[in-house]
Amino acid sequence: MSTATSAQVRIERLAMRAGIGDLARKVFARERLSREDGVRLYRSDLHAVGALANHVRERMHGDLTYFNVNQHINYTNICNKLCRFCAFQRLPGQPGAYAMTPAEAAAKIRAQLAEPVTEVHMVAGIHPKLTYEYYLDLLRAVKAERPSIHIKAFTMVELDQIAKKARKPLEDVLPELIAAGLGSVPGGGAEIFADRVHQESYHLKISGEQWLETARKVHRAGLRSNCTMLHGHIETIEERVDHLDRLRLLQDETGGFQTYVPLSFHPDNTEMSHVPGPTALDELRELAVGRLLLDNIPHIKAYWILMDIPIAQTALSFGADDVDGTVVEEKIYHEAGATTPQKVMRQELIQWIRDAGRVPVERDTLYNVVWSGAN
Ligand code: V47
Repeated sequence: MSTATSAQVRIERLAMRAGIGDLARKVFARERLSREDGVRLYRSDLHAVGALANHVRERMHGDLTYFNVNQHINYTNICNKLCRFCAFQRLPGQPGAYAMTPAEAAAKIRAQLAEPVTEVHMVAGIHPKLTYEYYLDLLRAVKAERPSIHIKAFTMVELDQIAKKARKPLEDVLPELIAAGLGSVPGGGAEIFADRVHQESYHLKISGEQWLETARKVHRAGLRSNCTMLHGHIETIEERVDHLDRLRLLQDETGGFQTYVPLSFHPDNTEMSHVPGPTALDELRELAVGRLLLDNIPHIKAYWILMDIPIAQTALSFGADDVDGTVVEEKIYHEAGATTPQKVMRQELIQWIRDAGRVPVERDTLYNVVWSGAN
């Protein structure tokens, strides 16, 4: 039997006062939390939930906090899925609609050649006219411009569209995308898996079950991916727990998820602009609950673009161990009201992490260490 440390005793007292002492004991014993436990985490005192999540974060990563030097390219905003929560989408011909050619995307890469970028993150709308060749050419053009770059691209929703355009099963398409340069897959498009939410807010897009099936195929093809949950719109707490549990079950099966990224709903310029969206405290809770329920996913990301930077710093004591990267140019959240900068410098990220009392580690997309502030 292990002896409780003084930190554990303090956390357990806090948890007992919040009525979740039994959950603290489960966490200390590395027992899996149930769906019912998950619902209780959403309804309990935030300090107690945060302290428990921080315990797990430090057990897994100590003070280490990961970031990367990356650049985002949103190659088109043309989309026919009409998701009610999205401010980024445009219909073909609508003012502001754009679609980059592969050469234009390559020019974005060229513009950053002087920076030590290791990853490009490419996600976009579902443009009905783009061909299978376009997606392959996009990957090839980026790689040709900067051969060392890791391409993290195409959400499960885009991959579903690409396979339809290729008129081939995704299992046959994935090796061709990999040969053209695809290195891993971002976590977007998952939203909330529950059928009710799918019907009410994103019914033209693949369902939760289809997202999970696509992720299963991605992982079986040998690719790593991230996973997300869009929170703070019309979903219930039970639907969030259901979402997290379904991610956890797939992870038990494939082990392919590297990082979970809770995406807080930004309402400006969307059909749901009447919804207030999550508060800073909601964002911290979401990260903490994610850390506690997703016991088999290594990393939890506080995506700084979404939240004020001091919240992302605070999140490093509420379960998060990753802050994403330098980004350079972001459109999805800035169209929906995000007021964070478009870009940060590598040195600034390092300083934010240090100011939060943590140790910065620059990683590549697959969490190989590029530079460590621990030395
Ligand atoms: O799929 C769209 C979400 C996602 C809004 O893998 C919105 O590391 C909030 O995939 N408010 C795209 N969310 C972003 C994405 C992503 C971002 C950061 C890191 C990673 C990663 C992936 O953004 C979409 C959708 O779920 N989204 N509109 C909005 N108004």
